[in-house]
Amino acid sequence: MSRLTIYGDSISGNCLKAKWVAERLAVPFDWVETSVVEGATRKPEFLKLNPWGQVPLAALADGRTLAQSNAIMLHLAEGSDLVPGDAYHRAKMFEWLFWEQYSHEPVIAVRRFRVKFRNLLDDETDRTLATKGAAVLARMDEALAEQDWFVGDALSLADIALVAYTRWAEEGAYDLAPHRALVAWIDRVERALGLPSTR
Ligand SMILES: N[C@@H](CCC(=O)N[C@@H](CS)C(=O)NCC(=O)O)C(=O)O
Repeated sequence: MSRLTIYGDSISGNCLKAKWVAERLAVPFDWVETSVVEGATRKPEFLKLNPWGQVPLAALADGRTLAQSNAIMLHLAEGSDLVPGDAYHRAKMFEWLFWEQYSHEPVIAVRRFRVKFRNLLDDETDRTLATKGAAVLARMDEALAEQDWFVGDALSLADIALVAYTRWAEEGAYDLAPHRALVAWIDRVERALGLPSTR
């Protein structure tokens, strides 16, 4: 019988989100390493699976496919303790998930990719990345000053989505040191997910 397959690149926080949720919830899956840097997502055979040409891509046990990291996480975590049962807390989780995709990932992940994999710092077109990223990290630190998790009092998909690139922010030349609550939260989430510490 087929089982879940996750096409992902191990250097991508978006891809690791899906992997971590499957592991956490003991969902059996196969991982197909798909290199972004080598252009594997733009090959015709991959474009048949995901016309957007991006990973992560989940091929479900019944053959249907699902793209977008947060959609994959939500599908895998349906009915689990990673999605708050309380309606307000569930909406707060979505608030952070939408913010992660619109305001966090395009800044924190993009600058890391440029610095670590393209050997670049911000050029003329992206000069705002440093300041936008610093504001994003400060916002997270502020939110975590009085609570251990982003939503309610337990780990949720909001923490998993947000930790994926925040734990690597220093690879994008961002400074985490001033953000003590944020650094403590990164440790907390890494421990909860059984990840190696980035500290
Ligand atoms: N919003 C999407 C972003 C997906 C994305 O940007 N994937 C990158 C890797 S992190 C990718 O596949 N890039 C290859 C390409 O665009 O050719 C998600 O959360 O899944």
